[in-house]
Amino acid sequence: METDTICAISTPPGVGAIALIRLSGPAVMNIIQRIFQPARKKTSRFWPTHTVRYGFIVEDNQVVDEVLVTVMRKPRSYTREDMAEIGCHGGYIAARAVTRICLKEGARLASPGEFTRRAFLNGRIDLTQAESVLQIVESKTEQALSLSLDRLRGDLSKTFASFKEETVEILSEIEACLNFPDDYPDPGTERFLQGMRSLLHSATRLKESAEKGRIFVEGVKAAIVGRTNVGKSSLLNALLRQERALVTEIPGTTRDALQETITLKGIPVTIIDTAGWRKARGRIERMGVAKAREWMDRAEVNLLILDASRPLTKSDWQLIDYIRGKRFLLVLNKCDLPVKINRERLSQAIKNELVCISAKTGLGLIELEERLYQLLLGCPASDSVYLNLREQLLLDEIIGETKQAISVLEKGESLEFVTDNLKSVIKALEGLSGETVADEVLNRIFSRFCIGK
Ligand SMILES: Nc1nc2c(ncn2[C@@H]2O[C@H](COP(=O)(O)OP(=O)(O)OP(=O)(O)O)[C@@H](O)[C@H]2O)c(=O)[nH]1
Ligand SMILES: [Mg+2]
Repeated sequence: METDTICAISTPPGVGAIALIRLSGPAVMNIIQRIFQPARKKTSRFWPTHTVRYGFIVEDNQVVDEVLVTVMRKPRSYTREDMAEIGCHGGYIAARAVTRICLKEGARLASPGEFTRRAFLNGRIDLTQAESVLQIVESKTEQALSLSLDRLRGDLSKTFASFKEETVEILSEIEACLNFPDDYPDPGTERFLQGMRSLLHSATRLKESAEKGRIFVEGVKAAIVGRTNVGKSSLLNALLRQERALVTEIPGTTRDALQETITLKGIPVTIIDTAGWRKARGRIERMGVAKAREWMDRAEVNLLILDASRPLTKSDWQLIDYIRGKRFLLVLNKCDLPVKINRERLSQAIKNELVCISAKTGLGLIELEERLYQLLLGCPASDSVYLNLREQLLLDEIIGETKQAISVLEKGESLEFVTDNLKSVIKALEGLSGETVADEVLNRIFSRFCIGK
C-alpha cells in the first residue's frame, strides 16, 4: 500500500481564473496546517471534513497567494485517503509556487493518473470505473459523456460481476460432480449447457451494444466520393454550414482530401471531401484520385454523389460498382435542376435507396443527415455501452471460451473437458474488474491519464 503524500496541479496549464492543486495521503492535514493561514484569526484548529476555508498560503511569513482550501478526510474522498484541494489564482506562477511549497513540506509530485490509481487500489472503484474517468475527460460529445458516466456509476461493473457469478456457479457445480461423484449422481450436461448459453447470449448482446457505443465515443469517418463537378465540396460546405472547401464550376477543383468533423445527433462524424473521380490529368490530380480511393476503402461509410442534372457517365458506373460491397448512401445532388436520371431504374440497379438533395439550396439535407445517422446506428444511445480496446479483447475471449465449452458439451463429451474454458472466462472477467491484473497493465492504463487526475 502506498503511504506517501502526493500533490499535483489538477487544472490545465495556461491562463485561467483559478488553478486547483490537489493533495492526497497521510501527511495532507499536517502540510495544510503548516502552509495555510486562515483569514479569520479565531478559526478552530480542527478542520471538519468536506468544508472550505478562506485564507492564505504562507512561506517564511510571506503571503504567497490568497486561496480557498477544501479538506476531505478519509475514507470519504476520491482516493479514500485524506485529501485537500487548494484553489489559488490562475496562471502559472501562483499554482507553481503553491505546489513548490507543498513539495518542500514533504509531498511528492503525483504521476499521471495517480489519484485515480489510489482510488482503484483502495477499492473505491474497480478498473472499469477507473477507465471511465479517463473517458469522461476525453469525451467529445454529450452522448459520449453520458456513456462514460454510466460506466463510472458502475453499470458495466455490475454486468461483469453477474457474468462472473454465473460462471463461478457453473464451474463449482461441475467440479463438485467431478470430485465427489458419489454425492452428485450424474447430473447430465443439459443444465450446464443452459447456463453457458445464457452467458453467451448476454456477452454477445454486450458486444453488440459496445459496437454502437464505440461509434458514439470514437466517432466515424464518412467519405464524400464521386465524379468531378458533381458537388462533393458543396456538400461538405453544406453539412458544415460553412464555406470550408473551394467550389468552382471547373472540374477537378479539389485535389487533396479535406476533413472536418460534425456532430450528428451525438455521433462525431468526420467528413472527408475527396478529389473527383476521372482519368486524372497530371501528377497532382493522380495523387488526389489515389487518395480518394484510399478513403473510400478506409471510411466506415461512403456518400456517393451523382449529378442528377446529367445522365450517368461511365465514371459514375465504375464508382457504383466499386462501392457495392461497402456501407454507402447514394446521393443525387443538384435536384434543384431538371432531373435527367431515372431514379427507379438506378435504385433497382444498386438495390439501395437514393436521397435527393441540392447542396446549393439545402433541399433534402435534413433527410440526408437522418439517413446517414440511421445507416451509422439506427438506435438511440441509451442501449449502448462503451468498451475500450482492452475490454473488447477480454470480452471476445469470454465469448470464444464459452462457445468452445458449449460445443464440447454438445458433442457429448465429459464435463471435465470444459473446466479450463470456464477458468479462462473467470480470469478474463477478473481482468475486466481489475481483481487480477498485472502491474504493467495498470501502469499502461494510468499513464494515459493527465497529471492531477
Ligand atoms: N444547381 C446546382 N449546382 C450545384 C449544386 N451543387 C454544386 N453545384 C455546382 O456544381 C459545381 C461544382 O461544385 P463542387 O462542389 O466544386 O463539385 P465537386 O464535386 O467538389 O468538384 P471537384 O472538386 O472538381 O471534383 C459548382 O459550380 C457548384 O456551384 C446543386 O445542388 N445545384
Ligand atoms: Mg471538390
